Amino acid sequence: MKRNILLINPWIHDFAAYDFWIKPLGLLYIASFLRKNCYNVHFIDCLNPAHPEMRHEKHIKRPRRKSRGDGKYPKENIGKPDPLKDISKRYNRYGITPRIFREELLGIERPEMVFVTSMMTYWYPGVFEVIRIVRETFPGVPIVLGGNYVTLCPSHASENSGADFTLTGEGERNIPDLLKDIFGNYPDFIPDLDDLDSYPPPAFDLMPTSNHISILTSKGCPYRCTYCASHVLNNNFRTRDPIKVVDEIEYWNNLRGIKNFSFYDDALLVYPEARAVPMLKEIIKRRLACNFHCPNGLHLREITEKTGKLMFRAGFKTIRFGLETSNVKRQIETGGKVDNEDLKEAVAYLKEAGYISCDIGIYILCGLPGQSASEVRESINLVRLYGANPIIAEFSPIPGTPIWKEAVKSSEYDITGEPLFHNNSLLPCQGEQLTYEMYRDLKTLARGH
Ligand code: B12
Ligand code: SF4
Repeated sequence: MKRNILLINPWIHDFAAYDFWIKPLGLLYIASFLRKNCYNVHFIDCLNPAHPEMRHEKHIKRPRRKSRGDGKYPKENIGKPDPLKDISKRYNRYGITPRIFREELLGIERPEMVFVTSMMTYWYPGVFEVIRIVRETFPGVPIVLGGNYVTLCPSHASENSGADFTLTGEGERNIPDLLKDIFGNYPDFIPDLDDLDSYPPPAFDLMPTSNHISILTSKGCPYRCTYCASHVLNNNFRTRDPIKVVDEIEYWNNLRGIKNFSFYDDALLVYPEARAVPMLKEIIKRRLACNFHCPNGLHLREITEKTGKLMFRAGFKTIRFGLETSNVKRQIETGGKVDNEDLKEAVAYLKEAGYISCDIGIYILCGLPGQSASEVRESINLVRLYGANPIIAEFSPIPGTPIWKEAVKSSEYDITGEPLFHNNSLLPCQGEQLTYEMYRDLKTLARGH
């Protein structure tokens, strides 16, 4: 008889959250891995914005969703966790209500194991709430917690989460040993960890109401920017066969008529001749009339006349790029992934390809240790001058990154002891050269008012 494993995508607890094509992609990969090893998988998505039961929750406003798959979440105001009690902003639980969650749990057969995922380090309270409720409902069932929060804050997770097991890193790498320890059998199927195409594709059939699918063409990144956790999460750069990526897109397009896809790569455009170019050409050749979204920053340096035109023709609609700062010294000190000339050339190529200024979103980091408001202002102005759309991305300090020590020194919060203080909306590493009032002015400037 097949064993039942329950997988849960937990709530987000935060001051603000927008569903910018957010999907529990890692957990869906794990679901496929488990199925391939003959486990029965049940999935509960606490963030499901289209949960049918939500219409009975009269106290919660129906959120506005957009036809391209992004949109607002339903939300409920909840008390702030103690460390955030002095912050004068409302704090919310985003997603379905706990009542619906409990009903979902009671509606399924008792599982033999529960897997919970996690994403941003400062979203752990939603993860802990899920674990508490699962524990009450299914006492004695082992709860396993994994995902980015666990990988980035392993001791915090193992000491505080209430899970029986906290596993860092890729699930495909460490779940086999756990299954052997708990059930006595080592799984028959293990993917080749050096070959992403050997991973069974993410089980998006578990999200039948989603009108959008997330795609991953690679893991990791060849760069080492000091503020980024890419190398902590994936220390080598692994890529997929671009044609197999298009097969995956076409599969969902044919099966469910999915038209909106978002890319979750850290480095989608790096090594374009071997990867993005053949992928884009194949999308065009197969006439897939889809919209592609890149909410995660792309590399400006990889935009050429050719890549810009192919992206436009293939249907890349939401394009965001990481400039982070126009300050030359900081560009070099933080890793050198981009310079201002790259920005200027890329914007010109993208415009030649057919994009207009407001399509070309350029992320500018705000609140890096030691960063001043004037540096951010100059960055916004340069992006405007070159004809693109500046978007402020508030800095979130991440343990294990090269900039971490400096972040700890510069922060007035205990970011080492309390992951809630990694929340980018607190601007945790701001100094007197970038006050909250200055930040608000910068936001207004970036919006173009
Ligand atoms: C896609 C992405 C997003 C998406 C949303 C993703 C989501 N579902 O939430 C968008 C674009 C919206 C986004 C936004 C932001 N993001 Co982001 N994002 C990512 C990114 C690039 C990929 C995540 C992903 O899905 N990877 C692919 C899947 C397959 O991998 P995975 O989830 O890790 O799953 C594997 C393992 O973790 C494990 N696993 C997962 N679950 C489980 C469960 C169990 C039980 C087990 C055993 C194992 C396991 O196995 C899985 C399969 O191998 C990561 C970087 C990265 N490389 O992870 C940054 C990252 C998570 N983001 C980050 C940041 C900073 C942000 C922003 C704050 C940026 C900004 N300044 O605006 C915003 C925050 C939004 C908000 N409201 O607060 C930081 C983390 C910050 C933090 N303190 O935690 C990261 C690490 C990037 C970085 N800078 O280093 N992000
Ligand atoms: S910021 Fe971008 S380029 Fe730099 S290491 Fe992270 S993913 Fe790579």
